[in-house]
Amino acid sequence: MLTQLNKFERYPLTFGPTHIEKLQSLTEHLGGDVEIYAKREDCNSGLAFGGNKLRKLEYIVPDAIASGADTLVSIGGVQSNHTRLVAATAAKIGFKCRLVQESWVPHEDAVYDRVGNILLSRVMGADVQMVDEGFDIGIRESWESAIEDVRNNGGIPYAIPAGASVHKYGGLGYVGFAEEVRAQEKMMGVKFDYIIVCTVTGSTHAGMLVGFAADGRGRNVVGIDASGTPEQTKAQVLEIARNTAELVELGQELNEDDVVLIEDYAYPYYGVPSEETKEAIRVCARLEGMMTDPVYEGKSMQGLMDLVKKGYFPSGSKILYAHLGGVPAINGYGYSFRNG
Ligand code: 5PA
Repeated sequence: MLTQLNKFERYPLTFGPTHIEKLQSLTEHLGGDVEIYAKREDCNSGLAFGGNKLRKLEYIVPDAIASGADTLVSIGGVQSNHTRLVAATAAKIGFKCRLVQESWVPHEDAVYDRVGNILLSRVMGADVQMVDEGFDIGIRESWESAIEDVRNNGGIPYAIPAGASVHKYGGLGYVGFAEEVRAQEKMMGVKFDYIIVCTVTGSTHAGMLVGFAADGRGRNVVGIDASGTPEQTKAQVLEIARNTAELVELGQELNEDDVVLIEDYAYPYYGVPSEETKEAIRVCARLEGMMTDPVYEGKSMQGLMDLVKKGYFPSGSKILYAHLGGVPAINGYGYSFRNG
């Protein structure tokens, strides 16, 4: 290991290292000049369809248990993947779960608040509270009052912020991702030149940035913004990366230029897919049978395809697309995909 990640306790919630596969048909479709691989974080666990949040939660759960808490309290949009995985984690470790689901997305599908992620969270027994507030990746009053409410009702809350990102250990999981990629590269006899990641609350990107900075590839992590508030997201990535770098003793200063965040694909709004995003979802699904979602991974897939077409990556590059999960949300977009 190039970082001191091992000194942190990890509670296993995932199956182990995630599979890396070559996306041969997509590679050919995009001209064959660069090679595209996917690391399947979307298939990383038996907990409620898995996804990137579990890698983060593995380093947070030991702290939650040690704190003596009995209720995980977290927040996200109506179709948050993060809150679904907090609900699954709470079930798995025998905690209660309180979730604040805000109206982050101006999307009106008849069953949007009944299917996909929120359905799963309810079935897993979470106490789901709908709150009519708009999108913001920062600390929210609704979340703070939910924590207070748990306390007032005799519970012992353990607070997990949006996307587990500004939690003190939120960046550790994706340092582990980089360590894992390095080990897999040795076994596969390849080295990835770029890593593509969808970025919103920032700790996935931040953890990767720290993990790959350890072997000089920090700036090869290319974030595709899906928040639509890139300035705030970029600042949050840097803050989390700096905190995480200190924790794992990276021994390098990180600055603004180290956060590569491409802003061109989040339009028209967080959680709302553009026609181009929907097309990228279809192309990837039809060529590879690999499903992506309209909120996050569809946007980073669109970004990947467009950047390849524009010649952003030098010829011969090997690109690793981090598939972070999120497919259950597509059920909330049934009308958009009614004809495929
Ligand atoms: C999410 C986040 P970060 O928030 O760590 O930047 O990760 C972005 C991301 N892909 C990428 C998927 C599938 C995601 O779910 N989801 C949030 C949620 O509430 O689900 C935190 C926003």
